[in-house]
Amino acid sequence: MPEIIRNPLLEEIDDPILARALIGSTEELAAATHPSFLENPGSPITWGAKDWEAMEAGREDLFDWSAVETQFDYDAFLRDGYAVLRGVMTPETIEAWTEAVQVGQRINDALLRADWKEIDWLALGRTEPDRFLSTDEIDRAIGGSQKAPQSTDEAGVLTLRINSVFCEYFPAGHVPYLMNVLTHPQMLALQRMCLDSDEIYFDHSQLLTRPPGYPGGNWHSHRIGGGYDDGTASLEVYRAQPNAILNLCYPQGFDADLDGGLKIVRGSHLFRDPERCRAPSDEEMEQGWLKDRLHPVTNEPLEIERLSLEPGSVCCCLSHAAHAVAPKAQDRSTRWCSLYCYKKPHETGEVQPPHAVPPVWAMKAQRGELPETLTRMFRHSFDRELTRHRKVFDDA
Ligand SMILES: O=C(O)CCC(=O)C(=O)O
Ligand SMILES: [Fe+2]
Repeated sequence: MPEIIRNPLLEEIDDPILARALIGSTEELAAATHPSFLENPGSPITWGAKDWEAMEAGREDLFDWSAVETQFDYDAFLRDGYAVLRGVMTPETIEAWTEAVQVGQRINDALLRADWKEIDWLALGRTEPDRFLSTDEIDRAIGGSQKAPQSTDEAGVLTLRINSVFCEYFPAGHVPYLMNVLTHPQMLALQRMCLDSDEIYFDHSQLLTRPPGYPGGNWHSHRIGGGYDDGTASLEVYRAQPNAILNLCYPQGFDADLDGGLKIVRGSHLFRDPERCRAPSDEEMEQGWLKDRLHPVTNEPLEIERLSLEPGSVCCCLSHAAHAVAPKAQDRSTRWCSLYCYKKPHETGEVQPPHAVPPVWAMKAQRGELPETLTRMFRHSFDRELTRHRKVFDDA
């Protein structure tokens, strides 16, 4: 089984099959990443200059900007590690975004249900897997996110993930509205406010669908790389480091209890401790990592906050902030969420490679086939100077 290469344009490729996939036209690779059984002919992967222009010309506000400005307080955000923007999407946004994530889930499910022998594996840069997912594995993954087993690429899931054949990984590559969000001026303005930086880069994006019966998600936080993931930081140090923001966007919101809601801990980011800040349950989190820990700035005890959000809400969360997801009861309806993660450069100007820009999108950016804003935000997926020759996120 070949090694999985996340950012192939930052590497010298030895594998002849992968090398061939990367020198053809982007149309050929695009066709393999969007097989016809996904039944998604209007996908942004097919767009030319006119379609990109139409997207920009047809844009409407995502957010009620005065509500964003009223609710967002940079000092509180830096101190707490997250900002909750309640009900800031316009009514039209709520409707369009909800429909978009539902369409995305249908495309994801279409892949799970398809015959994977119909996939052009060689065009994706690998030979056909010897085995595919079992019926049970497929049934468990349908209707939700992050469920297809992928500890190895034995069944080809990682290849399909990295190339965004799975809509859930880089859904903007499949659903026009979600592409519109990715470079929407209001979304970018929000990132510049959170990151305190004019220069911003895309890191990754996912659908996070939590259907009835979802068992909940463990406590964890995410690394930012570059040697900034260990040890408590002052606000000043924290502000300057190359932070990443997880924007968790919930067009339909959720309740605090048994509804697949987000749980989070104010001040936990300042400890910069993704290695140890983990637990499978709230009780173990409270008895473990949280026990006797005080907020380094306010000196208040750290505690779990169980959010309850009205439709149209967004949580902008620094990646080091401890978070988890509540279970979803069988008798409640699916929780919908889009995650968009952006980051800023190091003070030296270097940028960590992205977690997940699919190769076909990196190629389009490198070859000048995309609008300027998107090309700039994907630059670290192909520009070896910018990443200082790092190949993957946090590669020494
Ligand atoms: O589903 C959510 O609300 C958050 C998921 C999450 O933390 C993650 O995917 O890293
Ligand atoms: Fe997370």
